Amino acid sequence: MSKIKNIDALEVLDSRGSPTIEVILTTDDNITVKALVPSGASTGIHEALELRDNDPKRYFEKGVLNAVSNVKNEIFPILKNKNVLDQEELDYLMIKKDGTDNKSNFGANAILGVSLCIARAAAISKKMPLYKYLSKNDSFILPCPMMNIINGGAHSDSPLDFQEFMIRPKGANNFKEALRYGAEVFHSLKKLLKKEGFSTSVGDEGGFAPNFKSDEDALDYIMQSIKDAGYKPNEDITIALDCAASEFFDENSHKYIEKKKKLKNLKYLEKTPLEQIKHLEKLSQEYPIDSIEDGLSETDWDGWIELTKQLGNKLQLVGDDLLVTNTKFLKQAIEKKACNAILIKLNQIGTLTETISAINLAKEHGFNTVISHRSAETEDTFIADLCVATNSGQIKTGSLSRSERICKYNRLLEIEYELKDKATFFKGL
Ligand code: 2PG
Ligand code: MG
Repeated sequence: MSKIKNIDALEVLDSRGSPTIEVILTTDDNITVKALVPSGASTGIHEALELRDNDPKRYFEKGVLNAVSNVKNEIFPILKNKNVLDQEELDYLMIKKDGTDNKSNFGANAILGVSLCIARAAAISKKMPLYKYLSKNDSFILPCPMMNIINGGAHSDSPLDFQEFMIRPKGANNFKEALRYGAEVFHSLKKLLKKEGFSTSVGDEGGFAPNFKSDEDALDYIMQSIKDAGYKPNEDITIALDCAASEFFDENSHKYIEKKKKLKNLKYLEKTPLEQIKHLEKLSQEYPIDSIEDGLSETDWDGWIELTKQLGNKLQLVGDDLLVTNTKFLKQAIEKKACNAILIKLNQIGTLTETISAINLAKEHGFNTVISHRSAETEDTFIADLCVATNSGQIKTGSLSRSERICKYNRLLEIEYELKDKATFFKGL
């Protein structure tokens, strides 16, 4: 049995150069582990609270020294001498002591860092790799990655309002090949953009951020680069979108108004929810799109019900801001038939136990699960192990550049290598 001897924390930086928290946990039998917490840009209104210092003198108010202090002075005393194998009990102890619905007392960043350290220490205590320790199964599924090769929305200066244009190499036979397909398309796209005089600088998640005029431009370039890399669109590689539509939904007029269109003041391009659904349908008919995340706003539940009625049998419709990895909202979505898949982000809810509950509930009701990074990430690779442990089958962790994205892919390569023929590759939607 490994008991918690110390929990320490410090302020470090994430991939956007803003502060985040690193937690270090030590046990009485000399296990030391650490966990780093990511951060979102297009966050859902119901996400657990990421505690920031709001001190104008440091990091433009984004410091996390209060969260660091909460780990050392509030959370550690509660968990001291506890057994790291009791994940659920320890997570609920933190939740209870925090005492708020959204973890705003200790901060979800503080709580999550500790929660992930507990799991890591337990895995070492059991002498197991993390994915095996977290798993309830004997067989493992390696995920089909959704790779975000064009970054728009809140993640780049590109005029595109759709946040993520991703490729899914569903025709690959294993994860290693899927990653190769993705990297080859990424390099083909770079070449094509250069040739056509576009910038090849990248956005927050490592995808390109060119000055495209329309979503269709982005999709056309992706189609061409799939072909240039020697693959067949649809058969080998499909396309997934994260519209992050909460970001361009206007609550007053109840319309979807894309930024680039607002600039030109072309009123007729504003869309009602029904028109937005039609637009998504049209895109999915013209391009090999099989998954759309946050196609509508987190507040537009009626729209989501209609979207799922119209397109739910053809497309994976992923709720991110809509569900915020929270079983309360997931239950609503199941009941109302709004969306058919859930995006899973550990820091939206703030503990590993609650994250796994959301995954389990989704699976029980036939919802697909997609394990996800945040737009500001770190070198922490926990989500790679979580994805294999839960046989989720899908992961989105950015493009084929920037190490805070690649480290998750590399971890999946290691896991696949270790499992050899004990792992199968996710086949599909
Ligand atoms: C999303 C995420 C990750 P953010 O919307 O799915 O890609 O972005 O972390 O900015 O919320
Ligand atoms: Mg999203």
